[in-house]
Amino acid sequence: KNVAILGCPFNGGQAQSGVETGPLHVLEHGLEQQLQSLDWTITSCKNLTFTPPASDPDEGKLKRPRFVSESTRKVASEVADIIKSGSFPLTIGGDHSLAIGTVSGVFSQFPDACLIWIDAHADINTPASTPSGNIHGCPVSFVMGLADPCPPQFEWVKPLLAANKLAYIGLRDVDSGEREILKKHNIAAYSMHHVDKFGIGKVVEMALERVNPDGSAPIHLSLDIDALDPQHAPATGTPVRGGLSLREACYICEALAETGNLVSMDIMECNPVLGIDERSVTSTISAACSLVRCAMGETLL
Ligand code: DIR
Ligand code: MN
Ligand code: MN
Ligand code: MN
Repeated sequence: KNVAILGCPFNGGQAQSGVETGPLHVLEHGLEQQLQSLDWTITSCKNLTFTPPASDPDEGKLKRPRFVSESTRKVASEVADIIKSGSFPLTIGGDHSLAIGTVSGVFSQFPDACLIWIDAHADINTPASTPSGNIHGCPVSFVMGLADPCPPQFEWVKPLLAANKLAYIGLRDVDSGEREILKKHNIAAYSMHHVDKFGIGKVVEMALERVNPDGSAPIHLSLDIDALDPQHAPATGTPVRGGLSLREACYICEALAETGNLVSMDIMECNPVLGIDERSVTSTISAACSLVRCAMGETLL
């Protein structure tokens, strides 16, 4: 069991600074030692550096298109290299626009993979539908090739993700344009309403059945810490009340670990600077570490 940790101190996909300090906090919390005690060998642990271009005008509504494009392109190539070297890429953000890179990297190596997206938000706005212009609200549309026309900065991004290979859990703040996209492409989207109605066990089972019916596909997990209820993870840029309990989120990670098919994971959007006190920062970071450990097999007996 080999894991390569990729720290991505990147904030260009949204407007609040501080999210770039997420990787440092997660590592300072002792994640490396925790993974080692789960019998993982850490083959590398590096922090990428991201330098904003001198000039980065908006592309239509999209903010900082060059910075996001150049940064995520770098992430895509790192993630692909990690997989080629036989390790599991664990990418620590940074904002969720980074997933343009992680998903591109994973699907370049595992074309038949599926994607489980755990988030309060669907992050599937297109350059036309985005209400904010923040690219962290758009990564899924980019990797599906829904951006039409594709912004010139993002022409390197290939449409590697098919609609039937994507499932969401935890949604509760979806924009109207995103709603239409989810419907139009018949994407498996389980909101908090479904979690309440069916229970988390059934929801995960249904999600996996939709994207991975024969159970053989490699799985990439992209986890936005704001999927958790703000009670458990307050230090994040766009908290939304009524979210997953810590146990529900852990359960999702455990169930994915149990499949034996998890090949890559992102943990995104921890913003320690937005914690109102020390305790809210610690609870957010320790929740993030718990979720990673669950996905990496901690609670499998
Ligand atoms: C909103 C918020 N849907 C947007 N998205 C967030 O800006 O597109 N994603 N916060 O994590
Ligand atoms: Mn979110
Ligand atoms: Mn997100
Ligand atoms: Mn967000």
